[in-house]
Parts: sequence; structure tokens; C-alpha cells
Amino acid sequence: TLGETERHAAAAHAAGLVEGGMRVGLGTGSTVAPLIPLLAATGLRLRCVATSEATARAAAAAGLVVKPFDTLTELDIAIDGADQIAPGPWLIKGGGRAHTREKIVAAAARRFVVIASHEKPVPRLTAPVPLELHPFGLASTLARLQYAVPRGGAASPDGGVIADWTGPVDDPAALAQRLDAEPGLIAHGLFAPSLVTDVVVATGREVEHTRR
Ligand code: DER
Repeated sequence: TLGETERHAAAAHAAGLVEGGMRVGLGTGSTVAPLIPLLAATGLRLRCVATSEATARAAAAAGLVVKPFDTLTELDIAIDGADQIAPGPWLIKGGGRAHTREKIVAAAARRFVVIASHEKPVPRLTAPVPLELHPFGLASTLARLQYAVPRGGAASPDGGVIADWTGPVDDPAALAQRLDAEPGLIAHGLFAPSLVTDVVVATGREVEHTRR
């Protein structure tokens, strides 16, 4: 399908940025999925950390060396998808419930490369913004964040409750600041421009790579 072609093209472009010996952060989701076999096929000696159990399993199955999450203090490169990419670039991530580890990995990486198919760039971010809320005090957190709606389903592997901010996202910086001030919040899915070094968007087979 067009989506598969675009996800593969973006992933293949990002795989070309990875060099032997690198410490690589692997994101989570369907755009990262084709990246994993492509990285394995390079035969390069890599040390990877995964942002979810699903990614860890896929990477190990492909023959990549996956290290425990916190054994690597700094990463040379991290590659991940996004739900939405707005000018800045501001991202919304967390559709796959992995944004807490994804943000930690993005922040630990010297280079954070976002890979996306053509529908991800948007003129402005819109709800939902994924949240991970601490289970302790959940009721009081939800009372304060009146737009936060628990998503249901399994808790995050880190024990948090996945919820979604359904309110306005007109000013992502202001919303990120408000969410960061919430004691019961573990992480939110707004990724600020300071985290992102490269955006790789595929439209058909055409890849546009924007570096900051
Ligand atoms: O949940 C996540 O953060 C994913 O990385 C998401 O933002 C992108 O998932 P996709 O590549 O399946 O669209």
C-alpha cells in the first residue's frame, strides 16, 4: 500500500544515517517497524535500546543487540515515528502508549530523527495528546486536568495509567508547561522542537529530510 511504501522509504532513509559502533535508540510503532530489519541487514555492530517490549522483541528477533534500557547513558542516534508533526517542529507522540520511554530516549540521543509518512505533517497540533499518569493520586490528577480522559486497556509497562488530553492544543508550549507542572503526570506526548534534530517525511517514494 502507499502507507507501507512511505513508511519503508522513510525508515530506509533513516537507516542510512546509522554508522557502525553507534548506540541506537529504537522507537515504537508501524513506521519504526520496517526500520528494524533494515538496520539488521546493514550488518553494522550496533548497541540498541528499545522504547517498548514490542520493539525489543522485534529487534532481538532481527538479530540486533538490544541492551537493557538504562545501561546506555547517551545515544548517538534515536529514530522514532510521530502521530502529528507541526511547524517548530512540535510533535505529538504516544499513540502507541510508549511516549514516556520514547521521550527519555529522544532526550538521551545526540540526534533524534523522526520518520513519517505523508499524513503526519499538520498545520497545527490537535487533540488527543497522550498522557501517562501516576496511578497514585489518579483521581486528584484527573480532577485537576479536566480534559484528561483515561484510555482504558493495559497499564503502561512502567505502571502508569495511559490517558488522553482532549482539550485545546492551540499553544503547545503553554500546554506542555502546564502538563509538566502537574505532579501526577509521568509524561505527556508533546515533544518540543529542542528535542528534534531531523524530520524525514516520505510522500510516495520521495523523501524530504529536514535537519535543524
Ligand atoms: O506512539 C508513538 O509515539 C509512536 O511512535 C507514534 O507516534 C507513531 O506511530 P506510527 O509510526 O505507527 O504512526
